[in-house]
Amino acid sequence: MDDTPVARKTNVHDFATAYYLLEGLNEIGIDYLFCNFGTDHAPIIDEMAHRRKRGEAMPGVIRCPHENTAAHMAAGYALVTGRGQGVLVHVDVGTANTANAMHNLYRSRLPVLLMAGKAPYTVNDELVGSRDTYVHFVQEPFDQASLVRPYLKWEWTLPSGVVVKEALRRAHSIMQSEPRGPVYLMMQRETLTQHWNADDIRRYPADQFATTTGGGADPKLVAAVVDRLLTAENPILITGYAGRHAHASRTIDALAQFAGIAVYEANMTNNISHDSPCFVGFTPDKAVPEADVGLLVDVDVPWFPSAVPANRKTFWAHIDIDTLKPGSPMWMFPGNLRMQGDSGRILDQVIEELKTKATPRFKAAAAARLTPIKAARDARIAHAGKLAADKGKPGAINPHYLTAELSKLLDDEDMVFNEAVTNAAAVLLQIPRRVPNTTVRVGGGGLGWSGGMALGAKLAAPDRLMVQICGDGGFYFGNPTSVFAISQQYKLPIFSLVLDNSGWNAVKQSTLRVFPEGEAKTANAFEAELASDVDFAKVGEAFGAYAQKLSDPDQVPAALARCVKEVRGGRSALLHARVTRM
Ligand SMILES: Cc1ncc(C[n+]2csc(CCOP(=O)(O)OP(=O)(O)O)c2C)c(N)n1
Ligand SMILES: [Mg+2]
Repeated sequence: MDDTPVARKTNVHDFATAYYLLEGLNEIGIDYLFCNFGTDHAPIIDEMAHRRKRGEAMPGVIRCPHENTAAHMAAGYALVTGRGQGVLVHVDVGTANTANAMHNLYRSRLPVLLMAGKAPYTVNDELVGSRDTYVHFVQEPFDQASLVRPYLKWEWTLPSGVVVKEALRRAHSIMQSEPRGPVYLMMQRETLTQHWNADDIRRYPADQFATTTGGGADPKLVAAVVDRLLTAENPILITGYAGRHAHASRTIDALAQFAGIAVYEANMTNNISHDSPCFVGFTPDKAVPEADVGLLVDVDVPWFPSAVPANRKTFWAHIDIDTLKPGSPMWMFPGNLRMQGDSGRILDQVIEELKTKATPRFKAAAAARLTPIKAARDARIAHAGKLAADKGKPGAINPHYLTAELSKLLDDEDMVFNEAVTNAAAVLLQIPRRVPNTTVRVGGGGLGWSGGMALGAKLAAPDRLMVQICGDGGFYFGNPTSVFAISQQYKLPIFSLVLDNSGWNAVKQSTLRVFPEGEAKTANAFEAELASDVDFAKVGEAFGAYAQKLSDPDQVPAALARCVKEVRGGRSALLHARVTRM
């Protein structure tokens, strides 16, 4: 006698939901799925094989030993292409392992479609996919999405396979619309195994479901900014992530040169061109109190109010793809007027209006301001040279020297993933970048991102050298075995430079800032030292990378040259450099 439940007999039509899921992912332009699989993915894995057998398109699959790498690879890919990818992880536990990365993606306004299964909801084999193992009984929390909800623009549990393509299009529209960010889709096994007739599955083509882009600004507000700039005596511009669009970088340069504006990158995440004659560095602290007109352009943290007394009289114009910062309970930087939109387009409007209104007096004043700006720029460059001239000592290589030497080996299009924490300033100072978005940091604060992002960027731009620079602490956070395993398996060579200062210097410095003469200082006990005498190079070697531990400053140029040569030749390199102790 056939005792198969009725539901199981009658819901069998052409293809399973998982089949349409893969098709739908393809239709929304997902190139890659960064996957860490579990029991929830049986229907997807089976349909991957099914689609391959039928010769049907679907995203490429990158298997990632750790979810932290998977999600950060999606971040790196999105950073280079502008397009969010899929990350497929295992129920609540895999989702939890992405939380650090989801924080970073959200704070970097990078799109990603995170997907996870949910424990099956049937226990008696009523439907295909019913619970069949221990973990299915323990992996269902009340609110799975809560694990990453603070970092999401949208979340949903797929209620039925019949709407799978609608759900994917909706997810895509939201993640790709400005300000971009993560979305999360959960799916149960029973839903993924439901069969549907192909005619029942509606399509949601891209041409009918456009995403929302950043636009220009209200001409009245543009005119108000221009009126201020016309009479400004000490204008400054501060940006943090305008470099995510090359056009914005160019317009900042054009405006700065025309109007004599000193340009700063504060807490930079996506660099603008450092070649601009008006680019004066990364610390606007002294300039902020003296500015009469300030432009905040795509920036989250222009300065630290505890350290910089902003001038009540400064007129601030805030131009940003995200003026409101709705993801932050507190955000209190001034904006006498705010224009939300595409900063490049808005600055084009500003330049156009400024050119029509520019008086000879304005032009003369703007040109005169370029002289002190150039002097500040020259002084900064000279200062960088002076810092880099000291090589350091054996076992204590000077990070300024090391990074200045690295800079000599990089092409304009190569990318630097700067996770150097307390040495991040040295990286910024010593590796100036001409091309926007070639030196990046995440907008978030979750350590362990640079390896995964470098891999994802490499996947998107195979001809460019990707350099990860992290501290010894950051190296651990980045799940390096997962990073080097993927590098080896998928032939994605990257250069990992570890600046080992013997521990968590940021933690030590933070304690000293709060308690300059405290007990921790007296006892010289900052709870910051990590295992000494480690050899990170062995981690790289385990996965076929070229790897070297470097202590001698005199060996720096040769070691860097060898690593870069290896990576350009197709093999990852890891350089564990013992730098100035914290
Ligand atoms: C996931 C995560 N855990 C903890 C921290 C807190 N934290 C910030 S900086 C830092 C030390 C990092 O050490 P390292 O990478 O060696 O850089 P250094 O401070 O020595 O320059 C820590 C632990 C964090 N930012 N992210
Ligand atoms: Mg360190």
